[in-house]
Amino acid sequence: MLEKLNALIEKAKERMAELQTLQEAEELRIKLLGKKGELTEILRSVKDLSPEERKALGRVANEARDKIENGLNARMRDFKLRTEQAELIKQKIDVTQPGKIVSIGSRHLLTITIDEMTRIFRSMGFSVSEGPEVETVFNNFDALNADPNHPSRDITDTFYINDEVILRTQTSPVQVRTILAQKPPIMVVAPGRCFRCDTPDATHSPMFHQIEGLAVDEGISMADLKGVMDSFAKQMFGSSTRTRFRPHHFPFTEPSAEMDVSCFKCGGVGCRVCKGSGWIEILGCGEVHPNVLKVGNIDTERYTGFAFGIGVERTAMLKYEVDDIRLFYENDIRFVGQFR
Ligand code: 2NL
Repeated sequence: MLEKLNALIEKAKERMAELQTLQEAEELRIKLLGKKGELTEILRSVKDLSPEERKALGRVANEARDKIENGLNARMRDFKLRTEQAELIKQKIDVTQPGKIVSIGSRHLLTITIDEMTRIFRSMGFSVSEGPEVETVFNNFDALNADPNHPSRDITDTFYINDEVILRTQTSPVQVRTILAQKPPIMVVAPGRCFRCDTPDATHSPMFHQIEGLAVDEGISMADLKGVMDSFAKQMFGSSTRTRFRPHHFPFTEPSAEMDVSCFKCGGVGCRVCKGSGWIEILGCGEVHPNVLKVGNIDTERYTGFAFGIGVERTAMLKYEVDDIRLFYENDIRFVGQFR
């Protein structure tokens, strides 16, 4: 029995020296010290021995068990520590490394311009309204006092879905919807996409943006229109901006005008932006034609109004010196990323 025990101790020493992993150590512990372990078996059989033998063998066996147990525990602690350290080395972070560059998107220049314009008109009491891009011929032309033979109605100028339905050529249908649904006082601006059959070049696009405005109330005059437009121009292009109104013609307004602003680049002396004239045409406007108010059943003896239309692309191109309208739609990151 003692021989068997000594052989086991020798073998255990060898096996312990050969251990490579935590799992191997655990397996060896079970094999030697587990319920059915080799040393456990010997320890169990000690009780069947004679008292003398029991004393001698018992001591050696107990000592062997303690040594194996301690030895295995030490090896296992060592293995665990090494795994932990390997893990820590793997997870090591270099706090001196520069941070990752997070690229933040930017608003599109057209969005920036529309936001700026609607902010200005909101501050003057206008609400902002949007409407469908697919519209009726009635809302886009008839309600706006356009002659049945007006050239802008031609299939060469307007995208027709069918005889009654088109892609809107301006955002005024939104204001037509407003006067059909609301009573004066009305103060509304309508930004959005418009469509016209144009061949693309540096200043034309079959899809473009407009912001139109409409104010209807008792006692509204051309002076209110001029005041609102002048205030808009000063907020949009700088407080030293001057404005001038030139007579014009639109079917939906009478009288009608175009407004120029003094060149914000050269101050009016003449430069590339204003093509030497010192003035830049910026919008069309006028007193709402009574025929348009009548569409909304508005009493034209009691109420008058003014309206205006501003091209978003044109305004953005002037203000930010963009020389080709197509840059807005190509979405080249080198262009769109320049504006915040
Ligand atoms: C321009 C000219 C204009 C309007 C749009 C309008 C709308 C209603 C009634 C009367 Cl509901 N007028 N809109 C009026 C004058 C001019 O736009 O050159 N836009 C770029």
